[in-house]
Amino acid sequence: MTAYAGDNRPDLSAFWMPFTANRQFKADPRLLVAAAGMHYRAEDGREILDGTAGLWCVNAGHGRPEIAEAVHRQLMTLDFAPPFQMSHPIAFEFARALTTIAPQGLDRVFFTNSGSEAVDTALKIAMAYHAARGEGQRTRLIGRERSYHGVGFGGLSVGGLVNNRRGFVTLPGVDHLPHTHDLEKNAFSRGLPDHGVEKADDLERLVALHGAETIAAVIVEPVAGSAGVLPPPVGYLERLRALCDRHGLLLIFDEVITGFGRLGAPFAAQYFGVTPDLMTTAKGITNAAVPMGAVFVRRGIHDALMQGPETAIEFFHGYTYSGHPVACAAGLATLDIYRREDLFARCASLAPVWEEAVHSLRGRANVIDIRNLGLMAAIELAPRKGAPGARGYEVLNRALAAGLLVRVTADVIALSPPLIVSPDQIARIVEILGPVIDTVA
Ligand code: PXG
Ligand code: PLP
Repeated sequence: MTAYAGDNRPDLSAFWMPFTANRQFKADPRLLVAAAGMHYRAEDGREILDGTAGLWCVNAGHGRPEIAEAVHRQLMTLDFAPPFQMSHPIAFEFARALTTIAPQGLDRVFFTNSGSEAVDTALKIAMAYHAARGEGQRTRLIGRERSYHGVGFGGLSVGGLVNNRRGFVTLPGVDHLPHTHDLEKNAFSRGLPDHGVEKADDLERLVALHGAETIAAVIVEPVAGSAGVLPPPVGYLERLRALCDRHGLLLIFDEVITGFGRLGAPFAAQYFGVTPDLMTTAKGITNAAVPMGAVFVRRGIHDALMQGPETAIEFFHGYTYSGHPVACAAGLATLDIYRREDLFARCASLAPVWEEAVHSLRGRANVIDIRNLGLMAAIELAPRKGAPGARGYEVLNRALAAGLLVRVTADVIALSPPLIVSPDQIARIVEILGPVIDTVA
């Protein structure tokens, strides 16, 4: 194994980095070379506190030997088997295990390799379901402004972030609900903001405009993540659920970030007590040790597609690596850790400590909002005049220099530590971040 250090860095030119200012990065790289527990190690050997669980995904902390051993064992037993018209036991075992923590009734699981694939899969399942019921004209999809649903053409189309959409053809027949972010009314809300439930009523407007009988599904993140941690207004998800029921629309929760304990329950669906028809997940499903995603499907939807001759393939969709044995092994080991260490409950009990800590940053330079739910938070800075995103980028670099990894999108600092974070480490995150924010004029 190469012990990378500043002077034996690999050539950086070939790797085209995702969602990165490539030239800026390669001129001044930020490379992490190792990780254990709550910490990364940088090239120069410095320990960096992980304030982001990698990228909202390493929920059980880094370098878990149980996962490593399960992966190794699986690779030596059965590295791969074809997933189409063939399979292997561990995929069934893992799907079954997932249903034990799933919201009531969502007990059929379709495996993918990422959140983006999970989203595109869910959108296709929604259309296929309506078609199977003789309502094939229900093909329209409703997303929401300021949402992220990955980068496939489906997810891109229902997504609501302009930079991700601009320049690409998107699916026809897609419309968007308004986002729920309202700084004027809701700034510095603790937990769910009080104002904005009526934003859900826009679904009535879209139904009136397009006709319910043309709409397949509504997809939302229960708490928008990438767009800057936007918890839903009180009552909002309940109202969306009721409107979907009234009009026969499927409700899809994109739980790629909120799934696997981030809010203190297995999924946001349980946290809010609102059950979607389909649920997309990824990230924490394997603690990010092996790429994987999964769509949880209400049994009735699955069953509606199990018709026609038994010899017919019911759903013409799947990936070479759907239910990859190594990913399933990592996932089973991950679920074991979540259960054994009761990490979802741990998250719930830390959430008030977290809320206090992040809101203590109120009053720091240029802080115009702080939002939190579960172990998620965002600190929004006013953009510098004529240079939106500059403050955020400087915070990223200075926090890193001070030993803390945060995620920034434009001028929003997002935090989502592993669920193993200690109260002391929570205090440390804020202790580092406060002065850093103050230095970014
Ligand atoms: N849906 C949601 C809600 C997500 O957060 C995806 C889908 C796509 O998952 P994959 O595995 O295809 O990346 C995501 C992913 C950020 C950030 O900076 C967040 C994600 C990805 C990249 C950056 O907040 N979330
Ligand atoms: N492109 C080609 C040429 C392929 O043969 C395949 C799969 O067999 C794919 C794309 C899709 O790859 P995956 O199944 O890994 O999504």
